[in-house]
Formats: sequence, C-alpha cells, structure tokens
Amino acid sequence: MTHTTPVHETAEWQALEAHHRDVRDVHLRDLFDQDAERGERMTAEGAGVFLDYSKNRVTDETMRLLLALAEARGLRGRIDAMFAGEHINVSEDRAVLHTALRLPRDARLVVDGQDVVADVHAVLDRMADFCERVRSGAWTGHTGSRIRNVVNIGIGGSDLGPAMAYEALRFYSRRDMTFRFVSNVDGNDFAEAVRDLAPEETLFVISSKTFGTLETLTNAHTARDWVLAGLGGDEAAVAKHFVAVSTNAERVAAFGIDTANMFEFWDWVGGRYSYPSAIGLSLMVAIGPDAFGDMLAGFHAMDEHFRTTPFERNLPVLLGLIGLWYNDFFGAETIAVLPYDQYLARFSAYLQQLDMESDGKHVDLDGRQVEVQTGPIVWGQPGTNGQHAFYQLIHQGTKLVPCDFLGFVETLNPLGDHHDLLIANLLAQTEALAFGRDAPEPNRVTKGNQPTNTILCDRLTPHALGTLVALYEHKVFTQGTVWGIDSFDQWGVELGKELAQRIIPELQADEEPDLRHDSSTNALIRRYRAGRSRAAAG
Ligand code: G6Q
Repeated sequence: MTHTTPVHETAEWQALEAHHRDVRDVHLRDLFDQDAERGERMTAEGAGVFLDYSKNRVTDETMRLLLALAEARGLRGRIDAMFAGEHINVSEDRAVLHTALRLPRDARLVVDGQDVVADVHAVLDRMADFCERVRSGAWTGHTGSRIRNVVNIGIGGSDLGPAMAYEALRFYSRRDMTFRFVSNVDGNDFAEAVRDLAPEETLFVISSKTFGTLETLTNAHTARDWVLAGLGGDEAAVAKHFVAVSTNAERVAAFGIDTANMFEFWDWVGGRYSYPSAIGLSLMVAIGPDAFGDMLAGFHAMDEHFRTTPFERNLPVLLGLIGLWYNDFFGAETIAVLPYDQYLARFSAYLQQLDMESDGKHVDLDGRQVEVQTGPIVWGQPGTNGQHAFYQLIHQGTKLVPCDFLGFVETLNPLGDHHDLLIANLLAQTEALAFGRDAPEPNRVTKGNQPTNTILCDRLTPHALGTLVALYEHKVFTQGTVWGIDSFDQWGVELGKELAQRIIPELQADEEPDLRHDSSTNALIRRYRAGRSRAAAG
C-alpha cells in the first residue's frame, strides 16, 4: 500500500501542529501537579516489558492525536501486511519477514508459495546440531583439537546483532570458550582478535548475506591464510575451521567453504534485522540452542504484542509516536538510549544501525521528497557511566534530548548493594531531568522538562533481550509507517562502497595514477601514496 497524501498534508498532522503550539511550553511539573494519577496511568505493559511514559511532554489530548495519526497512516494495515509477507520493501520488491524467524515450530506461514516456518526451523535445527557438536567437542579442528575459540567475521547487520547479543547474554555463555567479532577492514581488528588464539582451536564463522562485502571477504581471506599458515598449509583444514552464514551458496563455494557447512537465510531478512536468523550462529554456540530458543520466544512475544494489542496500549506504537512527537514537532534531532546494565554496553550501537539505516530516508514510498524530519540520530552509553560524562548537556544544555532509560529489577550478579545504587541512579536521573531544580545562582538552575521513557524488565534473560530488540524494531517500523517511507532498504550505503572500489587501485598502482576526483580527494590520494612510499623506503 502506498500513501497518496504526504504526511504533513494530513488533517491529523495539522491538528498536532496546532496542538503543539498550545502545549509546547507546558512543564512536566505542571502536568504532574494537575494529575496525581499520571505516573500510574501513563504506563503500558506487554511481553514482560513495562513502560512508564508519564515523564513525557504529552497530555491525554497529545496521545489521542498521535494515535489518530497512526490510524490515519494505515499502521494497522501495514502491520498486517508485514506479518503476512507482502512485499512492503517496495524499492527492492521484497517481503520483510524477520518476524517469521521467531515463529514457533507449529505455526504456518506461506509466502510466495513457500512454507517459511518449515524453512526457518530446518535451519535452526541444523544450527542447533552444529552448535552442540562444537560445544561438546565432537566437532574438532584439522589436527583433532577441540574448538575453543569462535571468531565471527561480518560487518553491519552481520556483526552488530550477534556482537551486541553476545555481550548482553555473556552471563549465559560458555566461559571455557572465547568469542570474538571481527568487522573492520582495518587489519588492526583482525590482528588483535587472533593474536592470542591458536589456529588449531579456532573456528571462523563467515557471516555475510551477500558474501560479496569487501570488509568481510578481506577478513575471511586473511583468516584463511592465518589458519593455513598455522596448520601447515593443508587446504583440507578449511572445512574444519570455516563455516558460512549466507544467502549466496555459489559465492560461499567459490570461497572454498563446503556448502554442507553453510547455514542459510533468505532475502526477506534485512541485514539489520538478521541476528535472530543464522546470522546468530556464533551467539548460539556461545549460549546454546535452548537459550537461543528462549531469545526467539522473547522476540515472538513482542511480535504478538505489537500485532494484536490496541495502539493505546501497544508498546512499540507508544514509543514510536512519542519519539515522533519530539522529532517532528519539537525539532529534537537525537534520542539517547541509556541502559542501566553493563551487559547492554553495545545495545545503543546496535539500535543506532537499526534505526538510522531504516528510517534515515528522504523520499516517501511514492518517490517524493519527505517534507518533515524522518529518523532521529540514536546514541547512548550505559548508565551510570554516562552520568559522569554527557548527561550535563541533557540537564543544563540548550538542546532537547529525549531519553529512554532501561533497567532490570533483578541483577544477574548480586554484589552488596550495587544494584540498588544502580537503579537509584536511574530513577534519580529521570526525576531530575523531568523536574529540575531552582537555585539562586543561574548556573545552578536545572530547568527540567527533559522527557524520558522508563523501560523496566524483571531480569536480563535471553527472552527479555528478544523482547527489547523487537520492541525497538517495531518502534522504528511504526515511525517509518507514519512518515510513509521504506524502512527496509539502504541505498545510501551503496555510494561510498562504489567509490571505494574505484580508489583502491589508485592507491595500489605502481605508476602515478591518472586521478580524476575533486582536488581535495586527488591531493589526499597523492599524500597517502607519497607517505606510503617513504615508509616502504625507510
Ligand atoms: C543492513 C545493511 C548492512 C549489511 C552489511 C553486511 O541492513 O544492509 O549493514 O548488513 O553491509 O552485508 P552482508 O551481510 O551482505 O555482508
């Protein structure tokens, strides 16, 4: 379905603009003073996730108008279309079915004539079998040694998900094995990842949807050379030390990996939505198939919440609409996601790709320029560390920075009163941001009225992680739907890739190349070439 009316021309958008003029200066202090129940009323819960959205600069009327906008933009129909496997990624003419990756075994979903649930579970079963063999020691390296190290090589969507989730679920991971994630084409990344590893005990998981990505193939070739150099050059070692996760069997075979050791996924899984697919293989080795299954069940619980819950109680819809309120009506350019859990150290970086690659778009589904602001800049670090670094700007700077605070009621590592101190800080920050403090000296005044969401789960389990990731996936989808953009393509990433292909031979040519870039790029290429020649000579 495409929208024929640009969002800013709809009556619902214009009603929000008028409403914004009325409420933009209202302070959270007043909103709380006027309504003693606000903190308990403006909450929602689902799939084990509790959301308090009361510390937002919204009234009941704001929420009513935002929900009306979602209805008017056809969110209900778009959700149904996504879950049914319609080709809602229009620019690539593809279904968008990451939700199918977490359907239970007994579900059924036929898309383009294919039972995708059966396909998904066939791969999950193969992954589980493989992981059990590695974890038990039945799968050995070329010399018969047990595999003790797993190195995932991938980038973007083929790295950020498993790397984030491995950190998040480290508590549940095999502590007698080492897991590393190599992504950057910078050789420093590979060199540091393997410097203390023994090739005979190391398994590489080459994760690439296309199996054509420069960084990943470069690292994979270097890994191959490293394994062969360490194991006497016998090509047969490749089969024992390399497996692939990809949609492209031909390229996997061309690289030299036996397609019997390839784990498949499908073009209806977008890169940044792919870690619940076989892209999570290294994570599954780390936490085991059962915990991986719990994580998928968590994703599915949030999928079902999103699909079936009325919008006024629907967590991703509420988060999406509240975010849009600041992004489009208050002019907020960023959103900070601040997890109060050290295991979620990479969560904000993961969300950065999920959100910014999905909703960083300037044309709508009809190919027209979007006349409103689309996706926000997403950033963040775990609390309490950020409190001693960048929170100052949120408290007393001149910018509006809406924040999501994430926390868990129970800690995985009960140590003294650490956890109470952690959560006290989370609560204190949202209180201070909302209500501020008066002071006689201007530099001590904290104005408050900085909006926050507080998101609480019981405990950081694989299930909880799945629900949190799906929460944000669907939040991003909600926003993209309201703006009327395609959240599932990423054409902007392509330009830089093409230009790099042109520059590589210019850096490597023996003779001075005929440079035809702009004067800046030409001069920088010459400077690099000259510096490299000096280093080689000296
Ligand atoms: C994600 C993007 C991008 C992609 C990487 C890796 O949605 O498409 O981050 O995941 O470019 O691509 P491959 O998996 O094909 O190597």
